[in-house]
Amino acid sequence: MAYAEPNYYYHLDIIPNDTHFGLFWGMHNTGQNVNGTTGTDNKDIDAPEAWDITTGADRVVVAVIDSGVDGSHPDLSANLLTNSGEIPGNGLDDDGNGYVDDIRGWNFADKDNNPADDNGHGTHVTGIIAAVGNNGIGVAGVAWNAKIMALKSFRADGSGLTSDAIPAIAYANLMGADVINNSWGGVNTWSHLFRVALGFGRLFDHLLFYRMVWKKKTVIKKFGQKTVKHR
Ligand SMILES: [Ca+2]
Ligand SMILES: [Ca+2]
Ligand SMILES: [Ca+2]
Ligand SMILES: [Ca+2]
Repeated sequence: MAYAEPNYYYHLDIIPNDTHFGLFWGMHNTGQNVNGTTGTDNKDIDAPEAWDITTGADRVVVAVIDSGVDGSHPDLSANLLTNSGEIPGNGLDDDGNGYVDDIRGWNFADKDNNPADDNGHGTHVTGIIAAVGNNGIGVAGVAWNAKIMALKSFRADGSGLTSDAIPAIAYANLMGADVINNSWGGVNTWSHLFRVALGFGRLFDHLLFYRMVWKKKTVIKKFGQKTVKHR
């Protein structure tokens, strides 16, 4: 006998069955043609390889500070966080966090409890983060089971104010979000008020900014440990 070794099982990388998964080069690029343009093989985040290890835990809460989220979206609704400390529709702030009937996050732009999306951007971003994966419809998010806290601080025209974004960050902090996603930008100077807002209370493990207040295209800051920047 020349060799002896275990007869290992190998597993295929997970390719989800979601209808439009193949349209997303960023997740898995095999050079497929999307709307007349051919992709570049493997220019992607290697999502199937990552999903082979984990498709994400449902205890991870991602606050999306954006234009809101379509709460009835069939590929998102299962992953929208419900505030279990709040009794809906009774006109009372049951959990004492300063916001009345905040079941699905908060609308800081209009100062009410309905963070519905009147622009579309926030729903799109949420889909990339946490659309339900492998359910046969729509797309697959990076984290199939993460829970989304919808914090609307941007208006229908896509604009938003510092004075609406800061309380949204504070809310995410207060309510225990693990990650806050900020897919927005507009000014090239660092706001001192933002710095204060980001730093108070506990430190977030991860803060994701896409074209926010820096000139860098993408900045991922890990507070309390180190800063990683990607152009
Ligand atoms: Ca790849
Ligand atoms: Ca409340
Ligand atoms: Ca209530
Ligand atoms: Ca899906």
